Amino acid sequence: MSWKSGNFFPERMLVGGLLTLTAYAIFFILYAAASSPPSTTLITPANNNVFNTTNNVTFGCNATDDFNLRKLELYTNINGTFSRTNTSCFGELCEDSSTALLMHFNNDSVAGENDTLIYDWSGNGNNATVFGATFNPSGGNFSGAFEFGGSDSHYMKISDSGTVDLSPNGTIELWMNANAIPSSDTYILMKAPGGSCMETAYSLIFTAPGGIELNLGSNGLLGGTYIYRYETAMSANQWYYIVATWNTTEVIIYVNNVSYYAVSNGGNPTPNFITNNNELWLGSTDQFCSINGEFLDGKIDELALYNRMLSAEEVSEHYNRSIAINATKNFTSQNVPDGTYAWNCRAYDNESQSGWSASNRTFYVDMASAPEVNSMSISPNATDDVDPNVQINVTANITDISGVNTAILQYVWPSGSVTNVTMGYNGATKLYNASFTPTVNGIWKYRIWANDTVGSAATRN
Ligand SMILES: [Ca+2]
Ligand SMILES: [Ca+2]
Ligand SMILES: [Ca+2]
Ligand SMILES: [Ca+2]
Repeated sequence: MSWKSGNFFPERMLVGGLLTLTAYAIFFILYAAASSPPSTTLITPANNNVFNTTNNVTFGCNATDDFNLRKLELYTNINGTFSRTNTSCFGELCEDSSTALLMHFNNDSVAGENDTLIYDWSGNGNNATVFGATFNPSGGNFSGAFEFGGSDSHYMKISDSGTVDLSPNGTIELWMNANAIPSSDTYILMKAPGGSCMETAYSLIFTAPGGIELNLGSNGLLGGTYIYRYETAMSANQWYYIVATWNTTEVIIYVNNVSYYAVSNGGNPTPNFITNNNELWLGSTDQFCSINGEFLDGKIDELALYNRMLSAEEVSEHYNRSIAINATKNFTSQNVPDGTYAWNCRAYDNESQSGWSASNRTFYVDMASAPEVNSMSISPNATDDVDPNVQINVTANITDISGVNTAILQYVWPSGSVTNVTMGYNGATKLYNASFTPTVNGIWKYRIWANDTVGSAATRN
């Protein structure tokens, strides 16, 4: 049975009404649920705008999407090639060069996701395999989320890789909503420790009082790790934005954008970071270490790992994000050289579909570019015809990005004094013209002096 047939519906109706109506209804629902690409509108600068009082150019674009905008990109040819000049990422997180892992938990079939596979949007291939955890399409902080049921049959696993090892600088970032405050510590995630249940590369724990604990590396004792605890008062059934970020000299835990400068319980704030070849577990310790009560009971959304610290500004910006279906963003390019340029904006939704504005716009920068006298001619121009009292007509093609303000014919007669004649503009020929009449024999000289509207000038002999 082909879906391509334009008369599929009438044909099937002849065969059997009920079956046909059911098939048609399923087809229609699937079609209606598909997401459309974003559409983009260019706001400012207006097409053909000329910048001549500043060369810092601000571009404004608006994007809309049916479900979930992810980022807006500015394209210009300021650097010579029409290419991406700037990116603004909003709504759900975007990857950058330091992102080790990025999961949106939207069960996005376009990305290949299903009930047992979570796609890693970082580009590093750190996909997760789901065991028992279930997709909640409407229960997330950003579209759907995954539910962990607080038992040893609910978790996810990610294979070891160099990217999820994290470097001595690292960040764990996620949204979490607990179904209950645990009676004993539960694991949000753990880079499994292998032979020792304590000596983890890194792990993030939702603690029994409702706080966050980060474990990092080894403290040099058998099975010992550096422990950083933020004993805040978290509640059940509420979304929390949690960031644990570290480098070789500091460890900071954020809960809902409130920072806690953690120190280890050994009195040493510097983690002794280690890497291993074990799996990364979500919602659980690894099976070797599993004991009752260590399994997360709650939802996780928007998980990201980075190979660097996040700044406080980034944490704040990420915390204040929400799903966007309509966004206006400004991009500023500093010190754009004089010239003629094209620009456009491209928006992406969270299914990697994109949309441009229908046509590029043009803009000009003219801070100091002189007018160009592109051609100049005189008539008559044969020596035999240029005699005293014969009028000489001068025509010129003159252009300027900002516009030509004045074009002046200057001529010098043999005794040496200069005469200026303002040139007229012929809209039909697009040429400037003026004339003069030599009165005596001798060598007469002439040139054109052009001024633009922003104070730049040029002459051509
Ligand atoms: Ca869409
Ligand atoms: Ca989500
Ligand atoms: Ca490894
Ligand atoms: Ca100019």
